[in-house]
Amino acid sequence: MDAGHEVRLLDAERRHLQIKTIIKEVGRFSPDMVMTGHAGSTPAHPICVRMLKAIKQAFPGVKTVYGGVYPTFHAEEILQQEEGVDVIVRGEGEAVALDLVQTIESGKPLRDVLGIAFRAEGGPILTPSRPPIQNLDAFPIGWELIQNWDDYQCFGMGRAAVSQFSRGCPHACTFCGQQEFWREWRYRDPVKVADEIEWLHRTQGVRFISLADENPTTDKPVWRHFLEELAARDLSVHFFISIRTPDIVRDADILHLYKKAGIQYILLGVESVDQEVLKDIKKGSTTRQDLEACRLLKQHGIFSIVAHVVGLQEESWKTFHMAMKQLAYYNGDFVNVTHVTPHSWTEFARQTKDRPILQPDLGKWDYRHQILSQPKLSPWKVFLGAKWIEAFVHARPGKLWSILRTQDPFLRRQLTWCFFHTTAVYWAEIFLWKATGSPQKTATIPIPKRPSLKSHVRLGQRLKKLASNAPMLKSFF
Ligand code: B12
Repeated sequence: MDAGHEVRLLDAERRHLQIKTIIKEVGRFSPDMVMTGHAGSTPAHPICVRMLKAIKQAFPGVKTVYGGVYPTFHAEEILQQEEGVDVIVRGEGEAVALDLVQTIESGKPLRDVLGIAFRAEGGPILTPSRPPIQNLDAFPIGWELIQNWDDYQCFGMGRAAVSQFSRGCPHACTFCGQQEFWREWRYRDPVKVADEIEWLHRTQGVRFISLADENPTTDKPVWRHFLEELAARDLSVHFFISIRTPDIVRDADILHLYKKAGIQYILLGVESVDQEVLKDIKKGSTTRQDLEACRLLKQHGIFSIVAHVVGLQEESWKTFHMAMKQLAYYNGDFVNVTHVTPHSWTEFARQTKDRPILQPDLGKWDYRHQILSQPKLSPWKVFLGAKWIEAFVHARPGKLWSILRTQDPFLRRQLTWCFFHTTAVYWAEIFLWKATGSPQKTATIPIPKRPSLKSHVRLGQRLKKLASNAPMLKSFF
């Protein structure tokens, strides 16, 4: 928009739009380009490509652009299989998307654009990657595209937004591919981000912010500066953030500042209660730090959400029992049990490439379904084990009693709200698992050759001439 293009946002997911309605909306705006992506990148892939195919069929002249984590690492294969996709933006999209639009507008060849993949006569072409953006502040978030802020709410706290302070992560956990996606840790100006949050709160009534950062605490002085800026503004905004347990322990002396800044919900990537497994997955944390982080957060009245991943090791009733006991001992406020998901670009996927995949439907690669088979336990036992951990940790008598005993009215209200909300989700998941059936068939899905963000243009391939030469391109996210 700042570059002079007309842009509209169609949040098809939030509005639960059917493809035929999306087509109608596209027809109404009549864009030159439709761009799409999704936060749940892998599980959203099937529906994204179905939608793009329908758009392309209805409007063959519209250029379709697809971006996000999954298409970044599967660009070649997607272009070979999905005719609905014209261009894939690989890696972070802000600068590349702008470059792409300007290149098309000026009639220059697509191979001039760094960080994309597109179809040419000899097959897909991947241009060299674009270096990571160093000045993130140069690409402001398009808040003005949001039509109705009431559409976005979270944790019973009112209007909500997702924002980002930093990108990337210096750690190398084997099951996470995000470090490879963002490539290096960078951060925005703490003052500017705090100003933006103040603006969101005062002008749009936002009261809840989920920080999209992988590891915002990477540099303590920078992180402290951001917290100080937020605390000084004294906003009634609460934050949800993912933070590693070693950093919580490191920040024991400034946790009061976390609280003052509004950091109210912290997702702790505990992943496993077994020290050996933590070592295997290169987590770089210890069980002692996990326990201490939960204790410190409770002491400061900050909610901890403990993430536990099933399938990082060979599971058995014994490992489930140990996880259940240990997680109850950590005594975090909530536990989120997820299933390990072998994204092809991760070290974990390469390590487990010979293990059968139970779930070939990418739509279910959402951390809520078991993907990899377990030698000792059938899928229904793994499902039961995961649900058993959640039920025990949340509904044991001591836990319920501690909610009732919580003195602070805000904390008690939130704990009760989350208890009922997560109970509803819990039963819904059991119902859905029963209704859609557990994965039965096993198939070994070949892990594609390791994709890299540093691919090069294939020489000698002819480019299709681009017809579109519109003076002002309209794009449609
Ligand atoms: C906030 C968040 C959420 C929010 C989303 C709120 C919302 N609607 O915005 C909530 C909590 C709802 C959520 C849910 C889920 N999420 Co989520 N989520 C995140 C998180 C923490 C931040 C996303 C974000 O805003 N990033 C910041 C933006 C700037 O980055 P981005 O989205 O990747 O976009 C950039 C590029 O990818 C690219 N790009 C992306 N799309 C497009 C499109 C075009 C056209 C272009 C040009 C470029 C482009 O350009 C962008 C700017 O640089 C990420 C981790 C992370 N730090 O990214 C996980 C993450 C995206 N989530 C993930 C997953 C799996 C899920 C769930 C399936 C989990 C679950 N079971 O609930 C669900 C799916 C939701 C669904 N409905 O399907 C995974 C995706 C893994 C994968 N590779 O597939 C991630 C990466 C977490 C992880 N480490 O594994 N999520």
